[in-house]
Amino acid sequence: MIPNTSRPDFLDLAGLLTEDERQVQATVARFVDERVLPIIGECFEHERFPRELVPEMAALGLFGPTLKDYGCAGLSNVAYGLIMQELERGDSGVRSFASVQSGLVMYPLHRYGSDEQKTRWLPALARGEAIGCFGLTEPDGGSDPGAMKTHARKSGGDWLLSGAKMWITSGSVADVAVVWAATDAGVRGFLVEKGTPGYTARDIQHKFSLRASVTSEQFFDDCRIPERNRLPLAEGLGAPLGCLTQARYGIAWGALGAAQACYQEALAFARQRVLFGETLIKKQIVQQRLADMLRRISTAQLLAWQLGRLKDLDRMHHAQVSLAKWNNVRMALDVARAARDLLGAGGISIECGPVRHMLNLESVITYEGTETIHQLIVGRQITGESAF
Ligand code: TGC
Ligand code: FAD
Repeated sequence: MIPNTSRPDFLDLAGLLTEDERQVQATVARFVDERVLPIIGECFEHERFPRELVPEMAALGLFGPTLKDYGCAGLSNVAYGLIMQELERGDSGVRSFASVQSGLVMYPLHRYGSDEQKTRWLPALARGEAIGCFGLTEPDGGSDPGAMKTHARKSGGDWLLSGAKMWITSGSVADVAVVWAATDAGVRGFLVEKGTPGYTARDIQHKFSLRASVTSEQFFDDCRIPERNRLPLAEGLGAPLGCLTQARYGIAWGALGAAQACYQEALAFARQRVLFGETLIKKQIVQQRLADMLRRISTAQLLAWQLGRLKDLDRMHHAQVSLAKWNNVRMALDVARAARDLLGAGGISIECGPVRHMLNLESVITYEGTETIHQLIVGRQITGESAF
């Protein structure tokens, strides 16, 4: 039997999940319904990150959930994807916070950090008592991080870090920033703690997108960073790019949540809106548009699921993640725009989800590698030619 499509699962993805994965999804879905959706319109309107939700997210184990030890749950990658999907059904800003905390801060600490760094930071980050951010993008361009100008040079036993980062999620609220810098030996990662002399951050205001998320600029003016705050196993540009693979994977799932929310709202609206003497769902063109949304969502769900299983088997290639991030975010943006249109004039109101999702997805399609960058990554993979 084809499942009820009001929560789109036309191809019975739920049937492919383990009982644990279904439970994780249901728990996070409840959190989003009860705690995120009632406040998110107000947060978006007033450019406010709902920081009060951080302890609750931590209590649900949403930070670093695939990591082992240090207070992390060691869940499957599919479970992680479902967490991202449900959070982004609420808002891309809430998912972004969790993505950065998990994939861009806890992951590099776990993978490239010393025992001392892991013991100090991972439990606190998992409990939401510490917030992290990831500084790679710079004011002169984010797509080509190999050209970064931020640099660190040895000074006695320490490092002196100088430069600037731009568009950094959670930048001004972070207790610890994972900052990538060029050194004489190549790119290295540094843990810059809040309060380090010479380190300042200021928020980027007046965004039309990701308004419920903190986005900041960061400045480093000869910051003295002890050697113990360098990630010892991070060597070369591949280290930060490896972190991006984790976050891009989460985004491929997260985008599904935004698209599902838009589809559900469009379907509910079409069921009750009466025009020309009958409800919109009786119109062929409206049915075709809803069917098209469902087609796109369903195929993207299978793509995310297969990616998750490959990741669980440790067989996922980063070019596959690029294909999925490109496909699923493009799909979500198209679905959000179509849903916004179906809602008519009311669809531009903050009361309706699709316009908020649509605006958020304009960031999501740009960050973690723009759509063009992912097309070029896939292009390089199939041709062997780098066309960046
Ligand atoms: P390239 O020669 O391709 O790579 C250098 C080394 O890294 C390896 N590598 C990767 N490893 C793991 N995962 C990946 N995704 C990797 N991509 C490349 C590669 O094999 C190589 O290793 P080795 O051992 O041979 O040295 O480097 P390139 O300079 O040609 O750059 C390629 C390009 C353009 C794909 C890369 O620069 C890129 O991905 N640019 C986009 C930058 C980007 O996505 N920035 C995102 C910043 S963080 C963010 O946006 C957070 S948003 C908040 C949120 O998530 O919510
Ligand atoms: P550019 O790199 O200047 O690109 C401009 C245009 O040129 C784009 O359309 C791009 O697709 C195109 N382009 C680039 N290269 C090519 C090419 N070779 N051929 C053809 N076209 C090309 N970064 C972080 O490090 N940490 C964060 O936490 C973080 N959070 C973010 C949060 C938000 C809300 C946003 C919007 C961004 C965030 N970013 C973060 C930055 C993000 O990763 C960058 O915006 C992104 O990588 C693109 O860089 P850019 O904005 O400098 O655009």
